[in-house]
Amino acid sequence: MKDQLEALRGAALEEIAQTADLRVLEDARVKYLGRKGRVTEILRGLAQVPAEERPAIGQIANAVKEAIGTAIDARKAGLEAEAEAHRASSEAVDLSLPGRHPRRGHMHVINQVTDEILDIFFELGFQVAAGPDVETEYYNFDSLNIRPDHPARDSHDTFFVKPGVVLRTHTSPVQMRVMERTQPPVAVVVPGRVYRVDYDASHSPMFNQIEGLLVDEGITFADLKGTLLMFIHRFFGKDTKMRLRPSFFPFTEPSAEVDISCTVCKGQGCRVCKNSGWLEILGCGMVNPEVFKYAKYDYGKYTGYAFGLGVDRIAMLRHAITSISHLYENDLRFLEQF
Ligand code: 2NL
Repeated sequence: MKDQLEALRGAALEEIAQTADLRVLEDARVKYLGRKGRVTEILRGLAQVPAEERPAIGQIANAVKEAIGTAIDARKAGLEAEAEAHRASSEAVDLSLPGRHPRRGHMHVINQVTDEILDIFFELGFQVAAGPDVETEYYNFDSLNIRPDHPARDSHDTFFVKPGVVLRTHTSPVQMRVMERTQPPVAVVVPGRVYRVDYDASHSPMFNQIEGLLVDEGITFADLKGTLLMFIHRFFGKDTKMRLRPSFFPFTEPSAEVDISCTVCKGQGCRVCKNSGWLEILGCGMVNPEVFKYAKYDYGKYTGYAFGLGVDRIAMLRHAITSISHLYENDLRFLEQF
């Protein structure tokens, strides 16, 4: 019986040492030490052992039982430590690894230039206004003193949505709507998309405009000139010269076109200014009293000036962009430069 116990201990310790996971180890515990386990059965069989051998055999049996129990506990601790070490290493975060950088976007160059221009007028006390891209012919043309037979109203120049409704060809209808709901003094700048049937290297059928309108008692052409000169100095630099040429718009009288000395060659003459030394950047004038009639403004009491500029053209001048289509093709290799 002693040999049997020694053999059992050897087999059990061997088996326990080889268990690879906690479930198999538990099976081994049940097999040897469980209620019907091998050691338990031997201990139960002690009754058959002759009385004089019983203490010695009992002692050995208990020692075997304890040895197996101790081996199981040790193996259990070992397996648990292994599992924990494996978990720790597989879930480890390497804080020294370089991060994953999301690609960061930025404002489109058109919006950058728009904001820069609006900021200059905002500082002078102008408010920013906005309105719909789809307009009635009344707001886009009639109320601005553009008569029914004016060539700009032709479908060759204007996108018609349906009779009486167009894609606005300038932001002026927004100023018209502002005047309808506000008595002077009024000072607004209006950025927005505008649409014209025109498509080549310097024209896109959709482009961006900013118009300005200021109406109050006693406003003169000198106010217009002074404001525009200040804008030009702020936006293009103090050494930029301004020149006005007489022009014509149905909604202003008198009207003028404004040139600046070429920002590329400083007026010496180059490819950008077609050797003239000057670049046209905006149109302006004193609001035609006919327009004030539509706005229900007292045209004996109030005068005002207005101007309009193309943001695309100014962005192209500022960044030496040669084709307007670059602005709208959404090629990130191009847009990321700004
Ligand atoms: C240009 C010229 C201009 C205006 C726009 C305007 C608006 C109202 C009344 C009077 Cl509500 N005038 N706008 C005036 C003069 C010129 O734009 O060449 N734009 C690109």
